[in-house]
Order: sequence, then structure tokens, then C-alpha cells
Amino acid sequence: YLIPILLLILFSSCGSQPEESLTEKSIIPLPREVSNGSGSFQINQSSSIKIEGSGEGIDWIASFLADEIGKASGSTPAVSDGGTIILQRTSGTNYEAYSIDISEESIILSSDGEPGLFYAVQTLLQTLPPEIASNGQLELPVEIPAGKIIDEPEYGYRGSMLDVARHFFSVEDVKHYIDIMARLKYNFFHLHLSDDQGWRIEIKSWPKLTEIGGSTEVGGGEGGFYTQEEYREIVNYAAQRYITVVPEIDMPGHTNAALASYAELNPGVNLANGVLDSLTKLPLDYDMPLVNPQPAELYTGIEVGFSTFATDLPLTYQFVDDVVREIVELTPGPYFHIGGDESHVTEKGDYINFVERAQEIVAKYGKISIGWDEVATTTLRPENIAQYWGDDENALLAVEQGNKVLMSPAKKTYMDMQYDSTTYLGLHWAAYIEVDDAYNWDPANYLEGIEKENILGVETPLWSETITNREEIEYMIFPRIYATAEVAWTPSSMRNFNNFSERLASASKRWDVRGINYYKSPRVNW
Ligand code: TNX
Repeated sequence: YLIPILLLILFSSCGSQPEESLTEKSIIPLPREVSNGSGSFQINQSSSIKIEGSGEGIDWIASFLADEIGKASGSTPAVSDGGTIILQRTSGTNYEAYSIDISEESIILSSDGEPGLFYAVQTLLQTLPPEIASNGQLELPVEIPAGKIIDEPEYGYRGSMLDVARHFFSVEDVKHYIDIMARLKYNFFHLHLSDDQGWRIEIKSWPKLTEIGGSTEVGGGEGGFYTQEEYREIVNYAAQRYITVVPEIDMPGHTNAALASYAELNPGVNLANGVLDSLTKLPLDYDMPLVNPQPAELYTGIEVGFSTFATDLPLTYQFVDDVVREIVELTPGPYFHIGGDESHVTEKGDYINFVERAQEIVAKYGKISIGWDEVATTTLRPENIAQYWGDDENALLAVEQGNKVLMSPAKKTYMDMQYDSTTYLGLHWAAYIEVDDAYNWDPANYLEGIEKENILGVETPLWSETITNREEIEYMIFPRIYATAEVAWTPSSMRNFNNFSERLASASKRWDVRGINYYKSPRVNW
């Protein structure tokens, strides 16, 4: 009986059975269905990739996969007709859904759309050892356990926002942020491009916006801005990863940087209330034109709600028109975000008038407006979106008008909120948000009267009043950006924090390889 035992030892040491089955792999966001097959597929030095279906996008996805493996292992798979890692574009219209079929002979990544193929690649990469995230430390061959994955997202809009206005971040840092989003199958990147403390995108018809308004940031640093060329580069980088940029120009409040750049956007001084009326005999109701407007001063603090455009100035709307037009020309996606939050010093009627006109301008240039939930107090155009961040009534107002809501509850999704009272960065006006708080909520069950069909999707913002560099960005978003990715992608009936936290611990091995500065939450067994 020694012979069979010897044979068994011999075969099991051949390495054809990987340690973990496919269902034991830690994939985030959790796919809908994972099942095990028998045996495993080996990626080795001679593996190559085959494309079935055509399109520039598929070629790019194939080279993306090849480069990830190549960078990690030193051996870049070729793209060839004989390849056994197969990217297969099928003919339906479910563009984000995908499947992965792993057998001993092949891996077939299949989808009706390029986004689905890209997501399939992201999932596949998560089944590889953590060294897939390294430069050259992945040892080939690697075994991928056989089985099948079938997956599709719960919400069509899965977003994250980066505030580049309070502190400015370089194009390289923004690309790093996009890379993180892409691995988690996010598909909308909201760029908060203007605020009281900074104007961050070149507008050729109003050059002082960046010259003056872009010249500083919170704390008085030198700020910065993206040229139109750089903005295009960001848009393209995101688009290649199936992420659509949503540019935001926040107005009519949060506009101090613009008001500091152009005196003529400020309301003038009414001389009838000043010196002149004591010198002249004008009738009391004389409508004296406002004269001698003064620019606002640059602002580097973190208060909100003190600035407003002059909503009755014709020039204000010329300005909005020029800004929207120039940004729309650079932005292929369907949305333009007009802000609209915390306009505490704009009269209510003026606010309504302004927001409605801004929406018209956005529509004139062919885009759909998104605004923070306050915009629902105005008449929304059909299709326009209210981004819920904390006012339940505003969300209901949007739905009553027949409009959809984008869910960003500050208590769950604001990544600038501290994890707990000891977090060295961040604010806590909405809540302390631990990783399980960010995970344990259901968008379709969060607000009374707001059902799944009223929800466009989920977005997790990073405001940057206290965030100054890449390491600090990482600390605030890892691991919460993983939690929200799963909230947006995986049906809530399938979600469970204990299970998620085990997968997070496993994902953190890749973060270690990448040198990510993440928050080691005590609620996860790392
Ligand atoms: C509220 S949320 C804001 C931002 C701040 C953020 C800080 C929203 C629409 N406005 O201006 O940066 O809180 O957490």
C-alpha cells in the first residue's frame, strides 16, 4: 500500500492544486455568483492573450492585462490568436455584466461591453497572489483555481469625488486616485474643481480665474490648477478605465475664488446709500446703479457659506455660460455638476432664479445637471439629478418632481470624516465613520420614500480641507472606498460585514505591496 501513498504525495506536490478554491478568493466588490470547477489554469512565461471581437477598446484592455502581469512578473504575455486567456466580446447590450470561466485549458473573460471586459480583468487580477501589485516580485507560474464567476452591478452610477479646490492635487495624484477607483469598478469620477479657496481649471475666456483664483489653497499654500490640456489628460486617463469624469463648478455659493479673481462679478457699492445721497437731492427710490465693485479677498480658511455670486448681474450669467461652454467642450460624459450647496448668503428667491438659469445653460450645452440636494428646492429639469448629502426633505422634493437622487449620505460616505476621535486628519461634523459604518447601509433603504428606482447610484466624496497630499488621501480612503464600492456594486442581500472584513484583510496584502498608507481599523482582523 506504500505505492498509492507515494503516488499521492508525488501528484499533490506537482502544484496543480492551488491552495484556495475560486470561491475562497477575496474579491471586492463581491461578485454575484462564484462556483468552483476542477483543476486550475496556469499562467506561465508563455501564456498569451487572445481577443475575440473587435474594437480599439478591447485591444487596450488586452494590453492593460498584459502590462499588469508583465510589470509584476517581468514576463509580458503576448496578444496572439493562439492565446488561452481569452477576451470575448458578446453581442448583447448588458455592457457592465461579465463572466469569467476558468478551466485547465483556458480563461474566458466574456461581456457584451468593454466596461464588462475591463471589470472581468479587475476581478481576475484579484485572484492572483498579492505580488500582482508589485514591480517584478510575482513568480510565474501561478495557478488560478478553476470555476466560474458571473457578475453585474446593482447600481449604474458608482462614483467617487475628489475635492481639488481646498487643496490642489497634481495630475499624477489624480491618476493614482483613478487607478484605485478602477480596481473597484467605480465608473464616475466627480472632480470638485472650484470652491472658496481655489479655482482649479483653466478657462481661456476668463484667465484670471486660475491666475488669481488658483494661486492659493487652504492654509495658504501655492494651490495650482489644471490647464485644459491637463484636464483632457485626466478625462482620457479615466475614460480608458471606463470612468466618466463629472466636472463640478460650485455656484452660486462657494465662489470666493472666482469673486477674488474678477471684481466685476461682485455686487457693486450702492452709492445711493453712501456719500452721494447726502450731497445730491435724489428721490429716495432712485434706482442708483451699483458702481465700483471690489474683488473679494483670497480665502484660505475652512468656513463655508459666506460667498455668493451676484444673481441679478447679467455678467454673472455670461460668466456661467462661458465656463460651462469651455468645460463641456473638454468633457465627453453626460453630466455637469453645478454645486448649489450651502449658499447661505444668497436670498432664497435669488438662489432659485440662479440655479434654474444655470440648469438651462447646462442643458443648452447638451449636458444633464447634477447639484447637491439643495437644488431640489428649485424646479429641476427632467433628468437632472439631486445629490443627497444630508437633507432628507430635499431628496424627497427631487423625487416628487420625478427626478433621481444620487446617494452620498455624509454620515456614511464622506471620507473626510474621521474614523474615530483619535483620527489625526479629517472633520467630524456629520459623524465618525468606521469601516463597518461605511459598509452597513443600503441605499434603497436609507431614506423613507426613496426606493431603488428613484436612485441613480452611490458616490463617496473626499473633501480636502484637512487633506494635503497623496499619503493623506490614502489614509482617508483606504479602506472606506472599498466599503462603498461594494455598497454600490453588490446587492445588499448578499452583503455581510464579517465576510467583507476578511476580504479586506486579504486585499491589504496588495496594499502593502503597493506601499499604500491605509487606516488599520481595529474592526478588521488584518
Ligand atoms: C459640506 S457636503 C460641504 C463641503 C465641505 C464638507 C466637509 C457639501 C455639499 N458641502 O463644502 O467640504 O461639508 O465635510
